[in-house]
Amino acid sequence: MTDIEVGIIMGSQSDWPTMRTAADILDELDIAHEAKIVSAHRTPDRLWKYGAAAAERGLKVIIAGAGGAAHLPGMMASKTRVPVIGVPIQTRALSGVDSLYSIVQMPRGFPVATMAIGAAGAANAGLMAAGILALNDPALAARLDAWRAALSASIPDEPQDD
Ligand code: RP5
Repeated sequence: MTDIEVGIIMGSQSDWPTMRTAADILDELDIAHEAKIVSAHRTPDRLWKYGAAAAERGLKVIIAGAGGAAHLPGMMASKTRVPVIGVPIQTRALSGVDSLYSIVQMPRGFPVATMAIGAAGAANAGLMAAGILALNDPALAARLDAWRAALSASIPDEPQDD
């Protein structure tokens, strides 16, 4: 068993600038996490090993980001019952619609909770993981409530001129 509650995995180093947004949220909320490069296509054995060990290691949520033919979140969901949150990475060729479609249309039985394309989706993946963990962690629930209240408080009542 490990103290790490959330595993952030991604298909490539090039995904990290997006996926770091999820890590930043988990840092802000003091949630123990790890970040790994696990590619469905380039390192399939690593994917299988990570998925096979995830539940036993005590991971409670996996956030998986990938772009293009983005099979990582779905393949991970097929290998572990640990909930998988998918983040479609924005791509140059098709703006991330390819990633979104690759992740969202899972067959019945192996769900992936799919977020929005890009950094907003990665941040929301961190917040979704926090919400899941907060169900059984009152201290985290309080931190998440405070985070949400601070965001609401930061929104002005009226628009300003530049
Ligand atoms: C996917 O291919 C990765 O998730 C990444 O989004 C995309 C491109 O990878 P690189 O060619 O930049 O390594 O597997």
